[in-house]
This record gives sequence, C-alpha cells and structure tokens, in this order.
Amino acid sequence: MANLYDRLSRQFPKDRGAPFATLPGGRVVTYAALEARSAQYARVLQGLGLAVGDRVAVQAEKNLDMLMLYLGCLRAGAVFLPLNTAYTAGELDYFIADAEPALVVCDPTRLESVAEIAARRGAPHVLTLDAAGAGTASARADAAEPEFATLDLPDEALAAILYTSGTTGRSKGAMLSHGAMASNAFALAECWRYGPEDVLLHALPIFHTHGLFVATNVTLASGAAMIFLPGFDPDAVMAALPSATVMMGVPTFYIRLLKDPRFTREAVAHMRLFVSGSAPLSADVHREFAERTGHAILERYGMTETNMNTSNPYDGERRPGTVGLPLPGVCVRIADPESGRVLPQGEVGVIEIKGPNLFHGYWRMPEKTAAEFRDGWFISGDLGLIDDHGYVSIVGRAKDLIISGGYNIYPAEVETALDELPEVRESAVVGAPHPDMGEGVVAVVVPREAGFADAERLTTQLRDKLARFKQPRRIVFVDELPKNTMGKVQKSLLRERLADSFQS
Ligand code: MCA
Ligand code: AMP
Repeated sequence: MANLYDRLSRQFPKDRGAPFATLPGGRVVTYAALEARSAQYARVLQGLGLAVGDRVAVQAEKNLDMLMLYLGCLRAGAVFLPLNTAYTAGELDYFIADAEPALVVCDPTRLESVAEIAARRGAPHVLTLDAAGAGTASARADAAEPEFATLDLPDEALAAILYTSGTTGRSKGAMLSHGAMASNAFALAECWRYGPEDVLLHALPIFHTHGLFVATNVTLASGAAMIFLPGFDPDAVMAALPSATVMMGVPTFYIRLLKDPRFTREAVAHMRLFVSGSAPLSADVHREFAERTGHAILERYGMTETNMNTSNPYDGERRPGTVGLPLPGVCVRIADPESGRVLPQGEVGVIEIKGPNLFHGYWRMPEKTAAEFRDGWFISGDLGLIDDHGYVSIVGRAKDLIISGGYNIYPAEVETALDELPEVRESAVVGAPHPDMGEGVVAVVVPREAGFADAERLTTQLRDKLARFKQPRRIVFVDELPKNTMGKVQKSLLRERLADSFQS
C-alpha cells in the first residue's frame, strides 16, 4: 500500500474522536470527520469521472475543505494542483492550459472568468469553494457517501503538481509522487520529534509546499492536531499560542512577531518548537528571538521540487545562519556550478540533492527536467557550503530569483511584463533587502521617451498581468542599464546601487 493517505492514516489516533483541526470560532474537526469528508471528496471526483492521474486545479481562499479535497485527491488517485490566490486570470490561463485539469475549483467570485478559461482550454468541470468552505464543490461533497476505499497506488503515482516559475520562460509544474511525499513527511516527523500530543499553529497558505505538505503531512503522519488559521494575523497567532506546541513559518512571521510587545517568554510558555523556512532567516532574527523567548528557531531548507532537504537538529545545536544537516535518506553535495565537479568540504558551490524526496520531473518538459539533473542529482540553483560538522549554509543563488515574504518571484517574468508596456524600452528587476519581507522587488526602467518617470502608470498596467506580490514595490527610471561587454545587464551592480531601497 503506497497511497500517501493510507500511510498517513496508519498514524491517525486510535480514537478517531481525537481532534485534527480547530477552526476560527472554536469548531473542532475530528479525525473521524476528516476520514468522512475526504471520502466524500474522493467520491465527488469519481462521480465526475476523474481517473487516476487526472489533475484537479484549485484556487481557493484557505479553508479546511480545501485540505479535505487534497486528501480526497490522494485517496482517489487524482493529482492535486493548488494555485496561489494572488494569481491573475492571465496567470491562471497558463496553468489551466498547461496542466489540462479535469476539474477546476475556484472561489465563487471568480467563477465567471475561470469558467471562461476552462471552457476555452477544454477543462470539463468547474466547481466553487469559498473562504467558509461553501460552494458547489462542498455541496456535492455533502451529498456523497462518507466512506471510500482508498486506491492502492504505486510509490511513483503522482500526488500533486506544484508550479514553480522558471528563471527563463514558462512556469514548470513539479510532479510530486506519493512515495516522495511520504518519505519526507515521516523523515520530518521523526526529526522534529512530532507526536500525537502536538498542536500545530497553522497560519501559512495551503497552496505551497510549506503550508500544504510540510505542515499538513507532518501533522497527519503523527496523528497530531492543528489550529487552522486563515492566514498570518498577529492577534490570532497570539491568541492561539497558549494552545499550540509547534509553529511553522516563513521568516516574515517571526520578524513580525518580534515587533509585537505581547510576544514574550510567557506568551510562548506552551510551545516546544518554532520552525522557519522558505527564505533565509537572518542570524540576527534568530538571536533576537532566542533572547526574547528562550527558543532557538529551527531552520530547515527545502524546495518545491524536493520537499525538505536539510534541517537543524531538534536535539543539538541549531546554528543561526545555517539550514542544518541532511534529512535521513537525503544526500547533499556541493558542486562547481560550471563543470559539475564535486567540491571538497568547505568550498562554496551549487547545492545538489539526491534522495527519495525528489520530484519526478517537470510536467511535460523532459528537456527542462534533464537540464536540472546531473548524474541523478538535482541541481538546486542555491549556492552553499557544508562545514566541518556537516551543517549546510546557503550563501547565495546561482538562479536569478527574489524571495519576498516566502514567495518566489522570477525577475525575468516581471521584466517581460514591463517590457511589453508601450512606455518601456527595457527593464531590469532585482531584489533589495526589505526589513519585513526579506527582499523587495525593485524595477529599473529605461523609458522610451526621455524624461518619462510615471511609476504609477506602469504599476496600474501590471495589475492584471502579474500577481500583486510580484509587482515592483519601487520603480527607478534611468537613461541606460549598466551592461557588460557581452551586453548582459550587470545585476550585481544594480543590487549594490539599490541596496537601501527599502531601508527606513
Ligand atoms: C502579500 N503581499 C506581498 C506578499 N504577501 N508582497 C510581496 N511579498 C509577499 N510575500 C502583498 C499584499 O497583496 C499587499 O498588497 C501588500 O503586499 C502588503 O500586504 P501585507 O498585509 O503586509 O501582507 P500579508 O497579507 O500580511 O502577507 C504577508 C505574509 C504572506 C503573511 C508574509 O506573504 C505569507 O503568508 N507568506 C508565506 C508564503 C509561503 O507560504 N511560502 C512558502 C512557499 P496591497 O497592499 O497592494 O494590497 S514553499 C517554499 O518556499 C519551499 C518549498 C520551502 O522551503 O518551504
Ligand atoms: P520554492 O521551490 O519556490 O518553494 O523555493 C525554494 C527556494 O527557497 C530554495 O531554492 C531556496 O532558494 C529558498 N529557501 C527555502 N528554504 C530556505 C532557507 N531556510 N534558507 C534560505 N533559502 C531557502
């Protein structure tokens, strides 16, 4: 039995009346309810005629039924494809065209535009789900039988496709298997000493690896419970802390909590673990957090393509500025980015990963998949080193990527959108240090007409093209971009010049 759901369900509490999730307002959803609801969603999928391997694209506000739909997909062998709620209709059009989902689930407010895209792209079914878990999807689930015999699937069967933007060109759908996700969930549960008594404070979005797989799968793999919040709201987090034992977050969560005077040693007295990932956690934030709360944040490192790769230890030293040690079963090496030669310990190179956690390639992009592997090792695009105690540190990126508040933004995509505007001759987009988001997006624009400097006019036109989080927070106008002799924009120079863009 290799279905991820079956493997997780073997760890569910014997007493299925035990809580799985507490929702805002206090409603408690038990493991028995989880089994019934996920069965109902599995039946909805079967009822629509979905077969093993069919994709289910979901763009919905965070709500527990979306998680039940995810579990229903696992049980029925459908492939869950979550999409950031910030994506515009234009962005959605690409994902639906590329993934060819059999079912698209969206917020009722977007039904008209999503139904139009689905019809044009040949996606046969569209259902709705709102922030309260109401809609045509959940109405169908209400009417379905609450039992379902979970399908037996091979390890390599696809469980999910998550899109990551490409450094150049189109977004790529990372294909994640039941086996890869199971290996990672159990490795993390063991590393972080997760148990049935744990209560996770869940404030992350559930359309990315962090909130969907790390947070949810680890909880299920331990028969633990979660306090399921709609998003990161400091008041709600403060109110939940006394009932929680574990919190997972991006660095911005912890930066914001440290700004809150209520966030004290007493406030976290019930907590046993704070985990950070998705973006670099500065050593300063790590130290300030330890001084304030007595807790050393446990930083770990992952990617959409690999799930989690390394983690600081639960027992033992959690070293600020490092992402810790390879997880059980995962191998990490450092290679020369150009030649691929494996580098001696201590030298900086590109981080490469091998293990049961790896994805099964990019959806319908065999060449792109091949280009990102070297001898079976996945080339992460992150630059790092391994110290003499085996701790991995990330020191930079070989890929042109900005991470803002835990969301990835590929400058090439923003530059393409800017360059299409009639006022823009050319542009270059870089990340600048941002006190809240880690990095903020800065665009350097050469206008077609000398003297044009209307940033708002450009921003307005980007509104329908790019998700809000990808849009430049600052636009600087210049006569020309600094280029090297090959005609390539010198981004490191721009980064230096614009380094204080967001410093107050
Ligand atoms: C919201 N905005 C953002 C971001 N989030 N802009 C840039 N970067 C962002 N991350 C926009 C909003 O639309 C809003 O625009 C404005 O910025 C200010 O919003 P604010 O209220 O400050 O933001 P928020 O709603 O509080 O959201 C910030 C957040 C959120 C809580 C940090 O972005 C978040 O939950 N991030 C987590 C991302 C995550 O889960 N990443 C994991 C990826 P306007 O003012 O114009 O309306 S998985 C991963 O990376 C790998 C696998 C891993 O290792 O985990
Ligand atoms: P994504 O695949 O879009 O989720 O983003 C993965 C990228 O996030 C990695 O390649 C890293 O660049 C970055 N990342 C994740 N965790 C960490 C971390 N703890 N420290 C630094 N960067 C991280």
